[in-house]
Amino acid sequence: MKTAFITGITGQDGSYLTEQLLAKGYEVHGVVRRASTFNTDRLEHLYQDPHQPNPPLKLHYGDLTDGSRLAGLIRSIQPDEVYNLGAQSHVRVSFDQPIDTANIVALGTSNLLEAVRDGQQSAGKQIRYYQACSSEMFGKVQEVPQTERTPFYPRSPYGCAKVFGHWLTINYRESYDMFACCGILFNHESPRRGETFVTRKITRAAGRIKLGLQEKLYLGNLDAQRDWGFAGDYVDAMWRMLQQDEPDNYVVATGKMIPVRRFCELVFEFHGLDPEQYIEIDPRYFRPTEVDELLGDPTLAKQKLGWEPTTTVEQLAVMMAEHDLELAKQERTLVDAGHDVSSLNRHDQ
Ligand code: NAP
Ligand code: F7E
Repeated sequence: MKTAFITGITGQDGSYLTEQLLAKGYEVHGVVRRASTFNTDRLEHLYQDPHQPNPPLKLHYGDLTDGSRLAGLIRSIQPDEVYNLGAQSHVRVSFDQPIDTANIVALGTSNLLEAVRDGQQSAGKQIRYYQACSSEMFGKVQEVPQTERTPFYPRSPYGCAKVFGHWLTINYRESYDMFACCGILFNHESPRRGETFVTRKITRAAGRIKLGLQEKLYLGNLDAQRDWGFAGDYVDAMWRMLQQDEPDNYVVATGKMIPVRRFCELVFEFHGLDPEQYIEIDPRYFRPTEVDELLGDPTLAKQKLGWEPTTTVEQLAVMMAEHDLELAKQERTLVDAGHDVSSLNRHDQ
């Protein structure tokens, strides 16, 4: 049985990756931050019977900014594979919290790479490492489509911090002969996507509007274009990278981009609604510097990893819209029964 160690296990990708690794027979260890409310909702369906003697999913309190804790965990767990998915991953928020973002995304990566280097020495075995890099590193794109060789031009504190993590991972590969891979993943979404990212914000709002729970949807730049894929497909690419003979960098994308405006149309058309009647522009959602378009070329991932995206953006929009219509129906039932659901009216960035 192989053992995996995941930071960011409570996030969208962490939950899909955990699901897939458990199905492959892995023992999975995840780092969870202490929070004042439950933050393990996305893992709920993976919890095992607490009376089982050795459950394959184990959660540990920790934080990417706490290097000594990470080193202690890696030393004691001695994983075969480490997936660094933890991040302050919201681009807009990174403008408000540049230092926090850099501490988690850039220095957090440094903490974890050191912990893995130390863990390899003490365990006397190779630990394979996956770094969650991002298409945000391309920012103001220098060529279209973007490949593993396209120069970076990040346009946010988040993008800058990811560039640091990317190059540090390559540096550890070259300096210490570590098996360390960089996955340059383009936007990937799902019904588990955080509700402040634009696709999920749209599908949540459209479901609520359809059932009379919300009147308007306030958005920022509708002209930005993204290459959107399904998160379940993308975590499979992460795993495939760590099963190769040699470590490398890979772009993971669908090779098709559409504007935010078109994603809105896909979702509102699913509900039989006209988006123009419900969407309003709120400049609070504009970013100081925007990434206008991202389009990935996944040729290398297809050729070397045998990876293929299984879901088109049109299918993704319907998958998310259907899921969020069900959530809206549950909310409608509560409202009709006289329950106060004001806590479900969330604020976003
Ligand atoms: P996500 O849903 O925002 O999840 C982020 C995870 O990081 C959560 O588990 C979060 O924990 C954890 N985290 C935050 N701060 C931390 C800290 N200080 N120490 C340890 N863990 C911390 O992100 P995602 O969409 O799954 O993305 C996974 C990774 O891929 C991230 O590194 C992201 O930057 C990168 N990425 C994402 C995309 C995309 O389109 N989704 C594309 C390219 C790259 P809490 O639950 O406690 O907040
Ligand atoms: O924005 C525009 C916004 O926040 C997409 C992260 O996972 O992918 C993600 O970063 C676009 C941008 O994702 C709203 O201006 C319009 O152009 O969903 P997003 P992102 O910034 O592309 C990359 C690859 C990552 O690595 C990140 O971790 O949509 N937009 N109106 C809006 N965006 C938001 N959030 N909210 C709006 O109201």
